[in-house]
Amino acid sequence: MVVTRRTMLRLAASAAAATCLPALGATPLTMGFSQVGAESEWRTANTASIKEAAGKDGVNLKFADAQQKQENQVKAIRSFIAQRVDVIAFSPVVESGFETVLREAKAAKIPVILTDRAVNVTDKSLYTTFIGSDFVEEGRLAARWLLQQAAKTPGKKYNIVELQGTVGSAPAIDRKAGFAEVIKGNPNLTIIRSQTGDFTRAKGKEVMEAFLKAQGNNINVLYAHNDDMAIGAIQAIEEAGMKPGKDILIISIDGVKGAFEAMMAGKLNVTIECNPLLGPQLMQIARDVVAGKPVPKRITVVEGVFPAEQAAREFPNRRY
Ligand code: GZL
Repeated sequence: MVVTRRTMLRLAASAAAATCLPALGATPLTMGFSQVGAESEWRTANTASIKEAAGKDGVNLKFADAQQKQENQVKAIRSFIAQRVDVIAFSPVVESGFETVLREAKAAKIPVILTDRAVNVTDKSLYTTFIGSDFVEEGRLAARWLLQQAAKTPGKKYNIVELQGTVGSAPAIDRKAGFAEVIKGNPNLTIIRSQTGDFTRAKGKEVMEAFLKAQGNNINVLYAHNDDMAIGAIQAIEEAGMKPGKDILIISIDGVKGAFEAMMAGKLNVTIECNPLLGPQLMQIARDVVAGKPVPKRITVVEGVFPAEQAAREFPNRRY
């Protein structure tokens, strides 16, 4: 049977439509994406989700890793503007300092989507929508778990050390605020040390070593703004001859596989989920934005709380 070129094109177009790939001949949507870096298991999973979703969706993805430096993100966004991409998406490493480059994107009529983290801008028209977790609520959930533990030990003092995320980043600011809001006024819960570990295992270990040197056995709770810093701190606690998860209760955020492994080993007490798998949602929203469809200004993700007693049962379900 001779298959004409016309038939081939028609078949390709219907196949493309079925897989939401652009029909043959249609120019695929081009997205410029500036990623924070590769600082944590969470970030690695977030990047994988974005790249996989772009491939599945036929989006032409221009991906730039900023290595946790704001100046690299500004440079990447300017480059995307110069390349006339259809849409720019990024996870701002810190909340402030993006106003100027976002005005340049607006002047170039290129829509901007915030994913994962927010920016602090007076002019909210500088971005179309923000898809990401509610970090204040994550901080509240972390503190509520500790309140439940404290309720079982009336009168016991909980001396908390806090490993903060990247200074100036939305998750660090908000997770600190949410946690402080819930423990406020409780005389048994006190944050005795708080310092940034920049969301990395190495820095989390280093800062926990300093906490232990200064406060040693006085510490009985660690609140880490992400699992990677908690895992680094666990190493420091063990090297100090103390039992993580027992001598020092450990509360962290993200819900990455490493946290579940630590919980199953009895070294971490609870992780608050922060879903990095935003890729599919981002690609769909980008298509809607470029098509001029109305989209919500703020899109949040549903997340859970995973205490150690649930770790073994939940671990097989984990996708990151
Ligand atoms: C949260 C994300 C944070 C993660 C960290 O949405 O921005 O950055 O909690 C990551 O693991 O480094």
